[in-house]
Amino acid sequence: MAKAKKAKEKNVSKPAVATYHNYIGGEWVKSASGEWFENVNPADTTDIVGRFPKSNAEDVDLAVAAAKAAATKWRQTPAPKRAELLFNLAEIIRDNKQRYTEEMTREMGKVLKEAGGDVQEAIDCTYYTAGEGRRLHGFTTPAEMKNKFAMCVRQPVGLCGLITPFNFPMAIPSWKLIPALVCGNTVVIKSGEDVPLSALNLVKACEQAGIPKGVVNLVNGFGEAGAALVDHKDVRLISFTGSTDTGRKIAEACARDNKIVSLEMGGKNAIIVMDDADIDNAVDGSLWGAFGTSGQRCTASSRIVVHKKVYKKFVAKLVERVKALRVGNGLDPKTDVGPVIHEDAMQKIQGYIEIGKKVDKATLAAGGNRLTKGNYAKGWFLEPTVFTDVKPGMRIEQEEIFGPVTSVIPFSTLDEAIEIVNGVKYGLSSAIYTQDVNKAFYAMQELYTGICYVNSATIGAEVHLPFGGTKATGNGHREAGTQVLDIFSEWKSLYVDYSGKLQKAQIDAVEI
Ligand code: UN1
Repeated sequence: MAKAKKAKEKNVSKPAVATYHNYIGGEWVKSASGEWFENVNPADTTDIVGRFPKSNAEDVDLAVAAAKAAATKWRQTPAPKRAELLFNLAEIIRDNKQRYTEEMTREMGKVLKEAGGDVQEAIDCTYYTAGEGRRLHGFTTPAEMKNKFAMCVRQPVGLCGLITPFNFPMAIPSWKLIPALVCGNTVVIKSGEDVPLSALNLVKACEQAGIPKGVVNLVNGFGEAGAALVDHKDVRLISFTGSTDTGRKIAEACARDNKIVSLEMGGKNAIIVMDDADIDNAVDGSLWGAFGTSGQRCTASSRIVVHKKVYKKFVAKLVERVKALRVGNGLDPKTDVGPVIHEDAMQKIQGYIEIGKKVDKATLAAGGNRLTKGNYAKGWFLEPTVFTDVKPGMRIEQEEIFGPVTSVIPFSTLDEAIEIVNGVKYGLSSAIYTQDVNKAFYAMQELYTGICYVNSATIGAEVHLPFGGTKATGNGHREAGTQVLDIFSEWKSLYVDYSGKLQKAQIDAVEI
């Protein structure tokens, strides 16, 4: 939020900035207030990506009304026909991948390769989930009475509010939008205020794909718009990805109206490195898991739990590699690690680095400083940071930092390592590096997370497997895979009695 706000204060008078709109009922419109906010490149705050409508409750009302008006026709459109439009959409995203990628890096900061992966994830999600239009399987089951049929089908839940974060600007909106649509719901999206262009690109592609007016609506803006969506009485479901604090507030608000709510929130993910691990492979994975997307992933490897026998060797290799990472503008193909999203994020991450040094008294083995010289002065750049000799229970070991900072923690036995990994309030992703199949399976069994990797880092989930976590990471739902259909559809049990007489279940005797 600070990114846009700050930029607005600094640059609001600059002319010739591209102007974007809300998408409501098939029209591209200004906000009711007539106010705007600016989308700033976090690698270069003099670069304004565009100005976007700053929406309020009035805009949300209009978007919800449009989604409501479109609901019946869309719900009654056969799912395979809905899916055809989604296949069109997948092709449009695929054809525009390069442009979407560059625009994403410009507004979000992640390096081009990763932005390309983000767009690819939206393409994969759209193709895969569109395929559900010809499945959306229900089931039949025997009835307990003679001449009676029992079956179960999925029905749409109704109007869905989708609230998306900054870190996966196109992938995460697609995880929510595509299953919502294939199940027959209409939607209002409130996109992340730091990355409004990528969600807008996705919505524009929906328009080009022929998705009818009113089925997909987009409001740009801040928490005010998000809160109005959460509180709107015509919204039946809220799907949210973001911080655990905001998610909890959303869940509380949704409880008042009995809204369905699916939450994907924080993580404090860990990699275990056993003494038999391929150390170079584990170092590669740790670098990627900890510093990819500048550590701004819910799945980031923010803890690396290393067996005492290989601890020294692992730390030496990791620190050497971390120091060699090139920090810079994600648009430069030579950059390994881009900026963080905005000044607030920078402050929070630096705050944790201070806590690591002064409160936790861990060893700062690499990085730790904000970069401010030369071109760095224009953006929010931070050295990739490694703390070593970190102990379970330290604040940097327990709390989500959401930045390029990782903690290395020594351990002696696998059970101890598992206890460390599980000893946080979150439960999104975990990983173990080992060559021993027994240890790998034991860890897969004991690590209480929604996702677990063997011989790879905690990031890199694929769209056809469920995504989500245990404990404070979520509220029991899973996105992606076919499991996401359980968020965006409700079961309807159907009984057909063709006996021609009254048959009372549980009461009438059945002749055998
Ligand atoms: C996130 O971390 O917020 O598994 C989403 C991954 C990506 C999605 C991450 N496919 O790392």
